[in-house]
Amino acid sequence: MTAPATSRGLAQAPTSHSKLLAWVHEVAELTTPDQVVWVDGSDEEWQRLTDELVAAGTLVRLDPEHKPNSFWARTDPTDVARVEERTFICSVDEADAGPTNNWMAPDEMKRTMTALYRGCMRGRTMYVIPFVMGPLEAESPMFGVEITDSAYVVASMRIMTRMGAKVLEGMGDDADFVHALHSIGAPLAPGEADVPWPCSQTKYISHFPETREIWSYGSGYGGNSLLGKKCYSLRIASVMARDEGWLAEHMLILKMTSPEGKVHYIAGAFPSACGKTNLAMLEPTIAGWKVETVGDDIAWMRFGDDGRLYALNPEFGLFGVAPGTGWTTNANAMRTLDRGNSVFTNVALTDDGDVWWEGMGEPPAHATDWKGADWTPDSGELSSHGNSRFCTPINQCPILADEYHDPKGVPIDAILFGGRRKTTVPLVTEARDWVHGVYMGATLSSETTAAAAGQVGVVRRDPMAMLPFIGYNAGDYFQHWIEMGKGVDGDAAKLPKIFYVNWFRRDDDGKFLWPGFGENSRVLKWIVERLEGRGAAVETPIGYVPTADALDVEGLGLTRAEIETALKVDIDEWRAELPQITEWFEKFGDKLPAVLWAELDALRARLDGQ
Ligand code: SAT
Ligand code: MN
Repeated sequence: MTAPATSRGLAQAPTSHSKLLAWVHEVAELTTPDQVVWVDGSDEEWQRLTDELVAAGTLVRLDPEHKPNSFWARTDPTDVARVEERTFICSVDEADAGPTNNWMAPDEMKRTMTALYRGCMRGRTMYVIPFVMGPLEAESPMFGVEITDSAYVVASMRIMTRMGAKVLEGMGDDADFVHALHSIGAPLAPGEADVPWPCSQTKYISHFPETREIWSYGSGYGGNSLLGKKCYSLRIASVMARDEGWLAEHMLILKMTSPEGKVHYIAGAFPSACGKTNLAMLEPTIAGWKVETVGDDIAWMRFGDDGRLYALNPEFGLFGVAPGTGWTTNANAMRTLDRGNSVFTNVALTDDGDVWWEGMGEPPAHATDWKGADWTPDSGELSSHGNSRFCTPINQCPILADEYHDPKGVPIDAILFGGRRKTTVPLVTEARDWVHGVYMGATLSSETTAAAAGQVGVVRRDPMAMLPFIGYNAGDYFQHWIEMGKGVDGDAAKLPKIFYVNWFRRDDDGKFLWPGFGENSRVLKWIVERLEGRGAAVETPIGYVPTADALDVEGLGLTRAEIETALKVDIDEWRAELPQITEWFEKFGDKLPAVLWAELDALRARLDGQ
């Protein structure tokens, strides 16, 4: 008789970390996989896993002439995005989850999910993935271990995180780590044939902030299953950050160098599918300016000894929205992808073994769409899902800044908040001070996108672009932001300046007022000028807005009237926001910092004074 799977896995365990061994044992006993595999992150392992995934029909290997070592994946059509309705913050006290999260008591959630996990890996392999968010060389490396029964998740985690044998070694015998348990929830009976994308119609994405645990069930999609990403690096990390005095944010990080060689680092919070990746990889259209990428989705920000706020990108890959990414909108992303080593999910497969999606450029005459059906430009349907994604190593980005590798991070000069708004919000506004900037972030609004299941195009408040990612009470989170504004030594001059941007404003005919993409460098240039005490602005009730002459619009081809419309502060439109903001703030009751009510009152008074 062969040994049971659990003991087989443990006998081969390449670690003597007793807490990890005990947990792996416990999960294997509960989920009863056929075998346990400790992921080492090697090239051989990648080869084996991707071969297996190709054989299972989950992946299709792309033609190496186009995309070496790269794959096309199609999910179950019901498993295409984050499921916010099924995402839970299971704090001990319900008040700690706050009004913006779903809550269930930790005991009850564990009971419910334990029942689901029982036997859920039957017929499958259980993988143990040691990973670290941020460099392994950090002073206190941020370890995690994900247990999953999905080889697609293992392959994706290899791209998105630093993981494998080196990390396990770095954990030694007793390092703390975030316990991240994932199952697709699709056990196989003996002899039962598998499907290319197994998943369950029952889904839970649960977080236990006090014990720093993540339990995910039922989905194989990125944000639900790559637990180092949103679950750890935002929801759990935001709780750690609150406790320890730092910030875990949904932000890109970029380095901008002026023609004179002056460097500024800018972080920007935008909701999912609102252009963070494009901005982080921007090719400036203004002469002499240079942008380099540090991160495109997540920033961990801590105060340095010098009192400045330093941002680190904890990820190792890019998990970008495919549609809209093309040679004219984001050439650096295209160059990154052409180097291969990538997984493309829910895009179209061309007949010559490459990928295609809307916004890439000329469509192929024929392709296989994300649902596996024949597709032509006349199909009348999109070839790719609106939330289809590329998953690619960040070190392939041709403009990756050297500082990306520095565990210390980069000192942030400016923080941008932005959303998708057709009306009201001007192209760029500078906050009056830190607290006003926090108010801007706390009231950030955006039209919903395909990145989450549900209706698209509805305006919702998305504070700091973190609505789906704050791991605790959002009222406490605002207070934490206010506290951070005190800095380490009360020197406000060292804090980043805060700006609110909107690339998505439209005219009365529905046409975008601003061309966006590389042209956003013109806005960044004005921001840099403001940081340096130059750059003309008018003080408006909502903050400082550039004068029409202050923006460098040379060669842009917009009329002065068009620029003025993009920058316009319409008093009536802003008055119309006030009741919505009042209603939003009321949600938080006593938890809303009084200074934010004071900001709203001051805004109302300034608008009334117009
Ligand atoms: O699906 S992810 O959460 O990883 C990406 C996003 O929605 O921002
Ligand atoms: Mn994101």
